[in-house]
Amino acid sequence: MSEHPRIHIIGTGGTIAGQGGSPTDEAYEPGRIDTAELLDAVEGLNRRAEISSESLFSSGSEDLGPEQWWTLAQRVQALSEKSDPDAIVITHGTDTLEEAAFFLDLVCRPAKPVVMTAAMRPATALSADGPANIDQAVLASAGLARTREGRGVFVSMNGLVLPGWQTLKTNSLGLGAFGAFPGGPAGRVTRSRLMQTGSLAQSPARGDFHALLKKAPPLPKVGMVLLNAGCGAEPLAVWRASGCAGLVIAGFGAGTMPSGVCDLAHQMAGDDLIIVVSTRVGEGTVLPESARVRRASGLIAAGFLNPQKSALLLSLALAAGLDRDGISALFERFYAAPQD
Ligand code: DAS
Repeated sequence: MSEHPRIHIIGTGGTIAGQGGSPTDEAYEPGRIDTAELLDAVEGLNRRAEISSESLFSSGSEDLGPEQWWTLAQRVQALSEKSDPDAIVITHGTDTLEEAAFFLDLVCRPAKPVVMTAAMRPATALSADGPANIDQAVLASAGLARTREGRGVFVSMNGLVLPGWQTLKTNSLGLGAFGAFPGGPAGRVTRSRLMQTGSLAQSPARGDFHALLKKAPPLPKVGMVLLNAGCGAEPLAVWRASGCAGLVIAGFGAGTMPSGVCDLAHQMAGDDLIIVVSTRVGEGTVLPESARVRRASGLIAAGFLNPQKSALLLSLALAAGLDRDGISALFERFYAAPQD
């Protein structure tokens, strides 16, 4: 890689490209500002790297899903197979950033770093955080491009570099809105350098669904049931006739469920309905030995994956035609013992 790294930036919308009526307006429209214009606001960016850019989408990430993720993943893979750029940066909305990052990890096999970034304040806000986050994402991506392990998906936000698959949005207001679970940040980035503080490892299922990338099939719908204390079996019962091939239960704590839900889940789970048990706890882990999951042995434990990441993995697994045992083994990799 040359002294002056070549970084390609893909804009997809979000608050980072958001426009409000005034610098202090709470209200704003996400994705209004074109990527090239966004980059103009990052003082000195062209001295840091040779930048090229494009705008792929221009909406809030609440309006992005599998259809757009496939398009993004195909673009990332195509760029990663060219001799330039050295790294790819993606600007994105924060709301579904963790799912998009996990999706890219699962379907792409990038030969260079892919660093996603976002902002909690719109581009027009007083002290907008987008320009610093873009600057840091460029610096982080250039640093990662110098390493072998850096060939993968990361998120750079507010001075932290997070492994993409572990990224979690943990706060809906503050600038420090993201963390990484279960491993924590891979690094920290300042205005001048990237420092490695943790593992750069990608997910245990990294690139597993790469074979689907060309075809980009619609993903089977996976239902989601969020439990609240005293809810009875009702929230699960409504999914009975839904025709969904997969369901994720966001249970309590380490995956416990009220007895009624547990019994019904056990009855409903089978080859034509795969049920994964995750947890409503932000940094939670569900293991098969968690009491309720063991009692209902037809259920699959989500390991470290939260409900939304579990649903994403399950829908890709269903799209790939994996059976119950295959899906069970796939999730097991998210809490397995280390192997050589
Ligand atoms: N509008 C939301 C989104 O695009 C929020 C954000 O980006 O912070 O995800």
